[in-house]
Amino acid sequence: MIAMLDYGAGNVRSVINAIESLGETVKVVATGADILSAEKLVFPGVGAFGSMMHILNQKNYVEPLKTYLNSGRPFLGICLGLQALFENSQEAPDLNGLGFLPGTVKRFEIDLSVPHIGWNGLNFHQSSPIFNGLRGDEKFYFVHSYHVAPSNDADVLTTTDYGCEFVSSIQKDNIIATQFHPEKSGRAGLQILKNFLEHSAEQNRPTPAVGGTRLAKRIIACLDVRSNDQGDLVVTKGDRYDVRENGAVRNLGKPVELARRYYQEGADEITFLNITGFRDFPLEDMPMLEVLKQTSQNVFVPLTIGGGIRDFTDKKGRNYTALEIAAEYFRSGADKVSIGSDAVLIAQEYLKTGRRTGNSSIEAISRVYGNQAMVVSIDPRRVYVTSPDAVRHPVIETVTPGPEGERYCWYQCTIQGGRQGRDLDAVSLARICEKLGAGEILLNCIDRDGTNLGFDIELINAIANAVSIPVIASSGAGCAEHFYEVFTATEAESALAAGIFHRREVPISDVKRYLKNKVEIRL
Ligand code: 1PR
Repeated sequence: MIAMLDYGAGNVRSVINAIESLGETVKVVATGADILSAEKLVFPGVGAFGSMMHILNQKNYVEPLKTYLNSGRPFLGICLGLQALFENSQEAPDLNGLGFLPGTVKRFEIDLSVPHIGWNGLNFHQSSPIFNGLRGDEKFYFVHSYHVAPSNDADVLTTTDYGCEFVSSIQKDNIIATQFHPEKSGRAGLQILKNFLEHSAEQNRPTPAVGGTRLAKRIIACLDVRSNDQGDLVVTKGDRYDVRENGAVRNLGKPVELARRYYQEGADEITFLNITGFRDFPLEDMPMLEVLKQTSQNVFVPLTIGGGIRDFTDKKGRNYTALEIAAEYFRSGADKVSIGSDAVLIAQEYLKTGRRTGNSSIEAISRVYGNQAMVVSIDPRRVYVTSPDAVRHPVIETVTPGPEGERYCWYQCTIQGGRQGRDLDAVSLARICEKLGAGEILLNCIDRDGTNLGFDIELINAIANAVSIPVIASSGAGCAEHFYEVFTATEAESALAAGIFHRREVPISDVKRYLKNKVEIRL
């Protein structure tokens, strides 16, 4: 029996799913006494250090946790479950950590995108039972802006390189904790969890990758989901956002099955976009929640869900906040949520007042779940102009001339699935959303969506140069070479595709085979 500490963190469902998939039973801690009587304790955490310590104090879990940690019984901390072991954190300097290990938690001070999101390797400093069965070149999934800085080197189990060498896991007797997420690191992650559960005496110290570790470029499979005219929830795919063919909604398969297939094919992440979410009320939209629950039971890579996340008043006049909707998605197995239309409205409001309200969906969700869990999805389309100063928006000179040979264009933001153009450009939207707490930009392109013409490199560079958070390139992938192009011609950390995967034109495994030894990827 595994005791699971649930203080409301976003990834508890994912950790329970992963441990149950290994045949173990999980009991969620409800009292301090449950902690004290646990045989093995798992402490998953994702989000912000401050709200975590605040809740642990509120629930009187701090003293039982300290007693448990000093009892020598097996403990596994994940992400914030690692950071909590230390004395304090720059993220919430006024709050003490558990202080079980000497040292602190620091924000990355590097010239790379922060948060550190994606698959990276490990430099092994000690042997450990959790490494049994690992080769040493496996990559694990990280999603964080802060890292631990132990003052006792003997506690360091692994380090990882990302603009600096930071500590990615610790081990002190039976106390093990990782910055990366084993529950979201595919087969390698499940191996680590299995090793912790088995707690064998055998130890292993794999040979690390030569020359340090590197963050892999991510290949993301996207499932645009909506109900078809018969009311069935299907994966569909637009051609420049038009999902109808001969009047009917294109049906490219069942969401849960396709997600499972992409996981097995090696997708680094899977994204569900409820493309008519702006019409519905997500919490009434149980099928989408069910898709997430079923998928997260046997897909162990990060899941992002988007569509319709906004403050909402239902037919009975009951108000729901975007934070409540996001919380339901996290409890159902999501690791990140994505906001589209509402982000455009928030940014336009911000431009009007010049003030942040603190209550916008982006601010509220990133405050509680951490900015790494808050993705903003942008649906821009090109507007061609005859000269750079034709409009007050940032204009680029483009290599793809317009219908009348125009050599300049700007990227207009749209809402409601491209149905409504707004007087806002994509560069300004991305900048404002980063300022309000977004941790990643999902950069679609209506002009390239479903065209197989390749990614809009000019758009991606315009946005990647404007923000310091990771950018996901999306729309237009037609072959493996398009992924190579976007990873070598832009700073995009990841690239997303849909149509070519749904239509089995280019399997994810082929894309990875083509990119092998060309760009850093997870095999
Ligand atoms: O605005 O918060 O309700 O969120 C709605 C979400 O649904 C947004 O993330 C928006 O991007 C998405 N969406 C809305 N309408 C459509 C549509 O297609 N009619 N799909 C849509 C967005 C873009 C990608 C697509 C890539 C790759 N699709 O997700 O998968 O373009 O496609 P490709 O590889 O086949 O070219 P809100």
